[in-house]
Amino acid sequence: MDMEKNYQLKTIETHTAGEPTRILISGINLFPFYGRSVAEQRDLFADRYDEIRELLMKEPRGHDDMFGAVPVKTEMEEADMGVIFMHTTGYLDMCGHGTIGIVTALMETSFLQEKKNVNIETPAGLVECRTVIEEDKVKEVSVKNVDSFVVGKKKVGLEIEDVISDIKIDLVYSGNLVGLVDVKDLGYTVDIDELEILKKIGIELRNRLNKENDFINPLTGNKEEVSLLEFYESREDVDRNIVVFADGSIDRSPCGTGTCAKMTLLLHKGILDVDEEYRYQSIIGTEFSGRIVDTEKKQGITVVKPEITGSAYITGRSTYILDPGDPLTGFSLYK
Ligand code: PYC
Repeated sequence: MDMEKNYQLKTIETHTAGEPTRILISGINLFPFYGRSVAEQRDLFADRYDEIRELLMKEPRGHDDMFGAVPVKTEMEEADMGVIFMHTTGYLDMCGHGTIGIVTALMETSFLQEKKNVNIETPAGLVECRTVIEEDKVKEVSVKNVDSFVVGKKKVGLEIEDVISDIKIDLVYSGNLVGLVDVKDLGYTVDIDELEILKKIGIELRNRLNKENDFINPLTGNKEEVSLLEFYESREDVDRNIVVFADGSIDRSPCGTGTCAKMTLLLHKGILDVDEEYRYQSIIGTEFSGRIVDTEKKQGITVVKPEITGSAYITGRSTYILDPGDPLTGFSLYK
């Protein structure tokens, strides 16, 4: 990192169902990025400010499960703002918990004053957010996600604790390409005791899927990589999941795009109806609810519009700096 840069990075800190979103509200010059799509602004940000992502996401200022967002301007007529999503090893095209976090934070701190509904351009496309506000507090945010669809099925052979297993994976696009695995097939449950092994399997599966396949989004023509690996457990009361991303980050929330992927899959399997409420629990027992708002055919593919609802809270405001003598600009114990 260039020590001459006298950063004063101001953030609003939030959590959505337990998952952090560190929102960078000032301290860098985004002006040269404007006039472009949010996907292009994200690529420029990655070129020019990746060191800021590392500084804010990794230790000693962040941690291995940190998540962040950067509000940017949008040129999209229907959108009110744009958002870039980032984590410890890179960027995501869409993030449900992060969207709920940023809408809550910007409304409660007056950046989005007098707005009840906010349309956000993400790198994956436009998402529509509706809020319930009571006494100046955002009680909940519903996020209608981008077009989502089932991509297909894959099988990956892995050696797990000396047993060779053929793991069945459903692939669903829901703003991110998500690989879904039923933990029952592995003989596991969604439980904190199984976290380490599921994390290991999740990273390995994601890497193998990306190494052995080229995924092209048929709606956009963009190349996609599997970015989230979602282990789910179907239960009598409420289904649960563990979502692994980045270099083994674990979502503390039920994962917004992961919930959208799961609902898309359930609809495809005939287990969920359009407009039927679906509840999904995280590893720490927090919940999102959701529904499939509608479905249509596009280019011969059944695409659905999933919506999730959840709540976020502001946990603090910070200013991060880099002391010119400080050699630690972002590290992880696992790298
Ligand atoms: O809520 O979509 C989400 C998400 C992705 C990664 C962490 N959270």
